[in-house]
Amino acid sequence: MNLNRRSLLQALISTGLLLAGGMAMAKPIVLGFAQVGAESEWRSANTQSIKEAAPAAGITLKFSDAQQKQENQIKAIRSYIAQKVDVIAFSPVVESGWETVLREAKAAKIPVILTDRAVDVKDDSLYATFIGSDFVAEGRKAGKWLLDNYKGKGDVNIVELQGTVGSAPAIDRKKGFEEVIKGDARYKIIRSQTGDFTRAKGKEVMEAFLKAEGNKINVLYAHNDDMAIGAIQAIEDAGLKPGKDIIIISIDAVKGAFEAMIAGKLNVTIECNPQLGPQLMDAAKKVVAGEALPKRIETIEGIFPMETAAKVFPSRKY
Ligand code: GYE
Repeated sequence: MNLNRRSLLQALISTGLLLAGGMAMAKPIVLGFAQVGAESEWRSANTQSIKEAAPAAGITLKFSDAQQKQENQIKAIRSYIAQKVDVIAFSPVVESGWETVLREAKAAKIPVILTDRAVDVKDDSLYATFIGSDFVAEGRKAGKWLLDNYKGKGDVNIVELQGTVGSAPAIDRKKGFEEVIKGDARYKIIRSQTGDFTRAKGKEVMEAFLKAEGNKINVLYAHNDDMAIGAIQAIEDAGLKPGKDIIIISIDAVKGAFEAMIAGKLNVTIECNPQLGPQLMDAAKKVVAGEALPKRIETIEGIFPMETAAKVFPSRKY
């Protein structure tokens, strides 16, 4: 074998395109993932799941964090298109404004998988599948828990901490909750504002709610655990007892929520599973192989009231 041929073979072996024995190996799939940010415990668990699932599935992952900004996500998707990755996945920070970049991916023949949050586009051929939770159902579960468990008499004054404005979970969790409480005229949302899914903003907005409404607040409905945890701090700072003076309902079921429930400060959390990594890798392989996927792949979730927290906590994975 002449020198050039040998060095070419060695280059192929070192890039993984050829096994040392001379057997050809399939090129690993390259997946470009555009994450929302690192705004919550849920998001950190989601990122970890994706980062662990990729190498386990033999997939090369390119990962970017958009710091909760749509423009950054669009930039990341465009750079994945320019790099000619095999498949793009992303968790859209908001629902609208994706048509142009999705058309660019389609024109480049790169399939797109949506994870966690949905987009609002007319042409659903712009993405291969959407893997994630049913946020309307989560909102309904939160509302139903309240109707079934609230013990007080008279009007029930609710304050709501919404997620990121325009995001699928904020829109849908509000919708599902309102749909259920509408059935009983005693239940009223007296204040509703975004806390952008973070602890810091949850605390800040809850402080404003308490200043405006004082002791009138009976219930807090937070669209995620982190905002509820921030709000618990504000409630304690105001000299009130979270979980008793104000009943608190939130969504995600992350470890921080279990700790708050065990401490008696959070009444219930509705599960939203962030461990989407293995399902995403599976879908990526199928889509690259040209297999058709269902347009919607749903995750299965539960409800955890305070009374069950200590028992369930040791088995929680996020
Ligand atoms: O509930 C929240 C996170 O999109 C389901 O985003 C996700 C939400 C989750 O920041 O904690």
